[in-house]
Amino acid sequence: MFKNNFLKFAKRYLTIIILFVCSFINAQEAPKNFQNPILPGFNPDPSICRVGDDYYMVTSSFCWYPGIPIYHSKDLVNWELVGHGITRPEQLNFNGVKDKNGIWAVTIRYHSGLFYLITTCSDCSGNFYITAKNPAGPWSDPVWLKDAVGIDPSLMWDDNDKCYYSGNSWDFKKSWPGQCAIWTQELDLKQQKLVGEKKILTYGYANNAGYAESPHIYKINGDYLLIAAEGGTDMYHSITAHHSSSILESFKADKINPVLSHRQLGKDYPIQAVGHGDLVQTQNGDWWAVVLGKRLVDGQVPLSRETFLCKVNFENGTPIFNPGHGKVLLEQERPNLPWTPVKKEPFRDEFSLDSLALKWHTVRTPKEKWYSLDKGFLTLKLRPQVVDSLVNASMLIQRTSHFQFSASTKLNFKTSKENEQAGLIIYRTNESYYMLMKEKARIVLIRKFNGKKEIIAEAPYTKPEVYFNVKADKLDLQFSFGESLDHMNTIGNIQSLVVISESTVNKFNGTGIGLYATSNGQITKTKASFDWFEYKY
Ligand code: 6LW
Repeated sequence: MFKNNFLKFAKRYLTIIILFVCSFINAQEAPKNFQNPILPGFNPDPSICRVGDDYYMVTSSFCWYPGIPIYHSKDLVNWELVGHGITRPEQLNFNGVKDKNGIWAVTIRYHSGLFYLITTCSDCSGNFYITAKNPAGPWSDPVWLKDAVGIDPSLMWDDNDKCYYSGNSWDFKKSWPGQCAIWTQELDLKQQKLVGEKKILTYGYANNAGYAESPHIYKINGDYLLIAAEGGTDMYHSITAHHSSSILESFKADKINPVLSHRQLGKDYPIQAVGHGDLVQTQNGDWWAVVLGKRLVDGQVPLSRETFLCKVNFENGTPIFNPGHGKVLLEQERPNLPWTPVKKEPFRDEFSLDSLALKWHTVRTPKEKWYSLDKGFLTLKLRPQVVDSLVNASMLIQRTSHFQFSASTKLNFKTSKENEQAGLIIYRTNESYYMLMKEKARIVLIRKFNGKKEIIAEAPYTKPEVYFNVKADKLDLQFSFGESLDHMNTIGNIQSLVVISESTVNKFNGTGIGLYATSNGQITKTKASFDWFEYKY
């Protein structure tokens, strides 16, 4: 009897002691500050919502497939990719769509047990929303809102449970260049259509405001706050605030607009183009904002638009971004939330699972199964499709998210045909990429820059197995190949990431690095097998 009681006592208190020690260790590891960007690499146009003590964030994905990445966090700093909104070919067809189009500016919201993603498929059918009970998916098929003109849709629910759509539009007679309207209208979710009066809320705060877009409306202490982007998603970008006591009345511009911008910091300030934000209130009542920005490296932006976090305080209803600073900071005190690191992806993907990791994407919509995972190999079917066309080629890429990285792969590929290739690719658009490819009897380094495709180096090679590597250091790239990782040979001189950077390509989508195989227009049964892919930083 005594022994049983003692064991019960020891077990209970041992559990408490273990929990205390773990929380103490966790508290010890929790840093005071966090580093921006919180979502590095190709993650523009962030939108965020909170459900209880869980935070969900989405970013624009353009023609990448799966589309609409959904990230989860418990502390606004550590984020984990948990799923995508577009995961079925029948949801959306990106084929024929340019890399700068596709999914633009998603808004994520939660209401009465359902998650909503509302967005624009630019140059591919317009505005739609999808819903899910679990943010990791599966998500519904699109509900298209044909009456919704413009881009950058958002949703808010008023106290009377009515849902309001807000968006940008240029569908009116302009009084000045770049003039856009922010408008709202009730969205009847039962009828799945816009109903009632359509009301223009603002054309932006400045008397010649350009590109008023990405609206989000919040009801705070009984008043309506509208934040929007103005100035266009480049160095004149900004966030402005507008207020009203009724959602269907014109909003009045806040006296301190723009409430956030880096345009007054000059063209060389290391974080540029800050704008396009969304606000979230924590379970402790604090307010934070996620915004897009660009980090300059030697005047270039190789990592495209990324997501940054900044503190927001309210003063008489006005959102004050990073009080005392008025700008996005690369480091600041982290939110008062339980520090919750997420599991880090291993640098090397051994392709040992029976499905691809969520970080892998193709570009445009796959209409057939052209890759397989088997016995620890990723095998790509060579197909006639090429990345130079607006089609879905046999390419799998993941975001480049660091100024210094090393990417490698081990390829097993043999062909007797001159037109067949397989290898490593750094891809921004069909007009701007690098690829290091194995062919019938050689290795070639190919660059496509401003639409001009050229072989910039080659070397004889006939063995079936080859290791490829590319090292990035800010804008410098060095490619190499070899029979083993201990015997690598550089190929070509130092190349430049300017090829895929903002100054030379569209300012919208971002860069991916990964694997590609093609038969360049010919039908074939040839395949290329990759043993592993490693992205180290
Ligand atoms: C986004 C809009 C924008 O919908 O770019 O320049 C679009 N502004 O806010 C894609 O990022």
